[in-house]
Amino acid sequence: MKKVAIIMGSDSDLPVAEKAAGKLAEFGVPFEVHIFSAHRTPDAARDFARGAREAGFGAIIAAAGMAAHLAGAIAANTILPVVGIPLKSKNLDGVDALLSTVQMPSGIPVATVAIDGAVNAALLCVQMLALGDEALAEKYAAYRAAETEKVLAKNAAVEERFNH
Ligand code: RP5
Repeated sequence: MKKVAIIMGSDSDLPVAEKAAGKLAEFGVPFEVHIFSAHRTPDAARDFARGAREAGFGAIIAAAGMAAHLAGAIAANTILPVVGIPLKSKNLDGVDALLSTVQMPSGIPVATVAIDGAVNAALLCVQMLALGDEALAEKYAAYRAAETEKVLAKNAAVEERFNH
């Protein structure tokens, strides 16, 4: 199976990045975790992106906060799909990173998830890898069905309590 790369701009991003790692692990998807910064280590970020396909990766998650150029910079240097996670910051609550990540110019796409949306970033990667992996597709379908069951059970409990 292809690997997923989880890249973050700083170790201060780890609490969110770890949620993506946990979700990938749940599906048995192999992954690597790296710290590369579009601003602080631009050469390392570029080199990793340029070699990622050759190194066996199938998708890249890039998580960054503030003036978040990481996902776009990675996407500029690979033809692999890139999922961007804008991270919440102290001063602007993540709206800064959201706009920096989502507003890509035409031609270099970044699939941007919600602010701190690590679980959806991982799930999108699972969906991408599942296109060529029937066992993973079945696992993902089962996960979605189980999530639906959880909500239906919550609805049943609320209806039982309030509707008479
Ligand atoms: C971004 O700046 C990082 O992705 C992080 O979210 C933010 C702050 O980084 P630190 O100052 O905590 O290293 O590049």
